[in-house]
Amino acid sequence: MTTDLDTLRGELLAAIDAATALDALEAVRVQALGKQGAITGLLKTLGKLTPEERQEQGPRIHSLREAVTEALASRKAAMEQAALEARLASETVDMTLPVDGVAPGSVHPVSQVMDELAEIFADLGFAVATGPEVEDDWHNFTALNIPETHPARAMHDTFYIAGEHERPMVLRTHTSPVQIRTMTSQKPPIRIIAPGRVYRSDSDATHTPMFHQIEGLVIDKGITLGHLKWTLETFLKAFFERDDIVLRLRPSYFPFTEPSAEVDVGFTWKDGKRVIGGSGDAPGGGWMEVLGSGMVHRRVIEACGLDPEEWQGFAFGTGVDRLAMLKYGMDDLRPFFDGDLRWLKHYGFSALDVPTLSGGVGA
Ligand code: 2NL
Repeated sequence: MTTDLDTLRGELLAAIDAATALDALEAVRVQALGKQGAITGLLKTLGKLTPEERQEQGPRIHSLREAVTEALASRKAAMEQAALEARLASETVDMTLPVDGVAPGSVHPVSQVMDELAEIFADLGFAVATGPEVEDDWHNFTALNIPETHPARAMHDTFYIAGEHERPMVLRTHTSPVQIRTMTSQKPPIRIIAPGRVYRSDSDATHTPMFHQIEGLVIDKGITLGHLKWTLETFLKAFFERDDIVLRLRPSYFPFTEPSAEVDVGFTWKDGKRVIGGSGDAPGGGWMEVLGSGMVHRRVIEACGLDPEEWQGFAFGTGVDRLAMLKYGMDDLRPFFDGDLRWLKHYGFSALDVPTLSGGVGA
């Protein structure tokens, strides 16, 4: 009996050791511990033994069962560990491999142009400022010298947020409130751009209820229209990547600037398309409005707690979506926000096309 048990133990442990797959291991378990298993059979014989025999055989059989159970469990754990390691090895992602050709995504033209703008203005010493898209009417209107009766405040132009608030809340209609927040929280000199989403209750072929704006603000001592014009000319030359950009400042009106000027750039025609560059007064040329601008109104400076005798500044604003259309030749605004993969593949940029001044801000 003793030798039988030792032989059986040796055989079972060898079979467990030799098993290379989970189903082979399960077969050994059934063979030893299943209903008809060898060890199960031995346990059944205990009842027929005399008490003395049982005293001797019982512990042996139980020890055998324990040894086999433990060997099965540890072999199974080893197999599972090996399977996991094999899977981890086969599913390795090498983050250092070049992404092109592997990742089929593309950078939206709006994101690309935003990055180009940030790069150009960073070079001119401007920081990027951001703020909330849900604003109170003081930051969005009042501080900007927009009177309570101004049509821009009307329900049919502005999305108001329903509910009881201390002040009426709106979806910001421009990024100017970001600049108001900077002026009330930071000491001049200030040089910032504020890019981001803005909202107006407006929708047709050339207007979407959400669009992207970028505004710029400079507050310092002794700032003049000359600084404004130089900055915008330098910006437009870098953005359109042409040295022959010609600007025309046209008198205009905004409540938050005085004086105010609309900025036109000259264009000519090529292959039935407008091409930015050259004087708009040249034969066959024309002028296109690209920016609104002006000297920051002294009431705006005062509203932010600054002394307009000490601090002056200029500001400007334009639509990022429109800039993207002009530079990259789209003729319809609406597909910008459709999420159509064919449009994105056609007009999108590679994630590797990071705009830099040395490498060129364009494609
Ligand atoms: C346009 C015109 C403009 C500004 C935006 C501004 C901001 C502050 C103070 C004064 Cl905090 N002005 N922003 C000034 C002039 C024009 O945008 O046509 N935007 C699409």
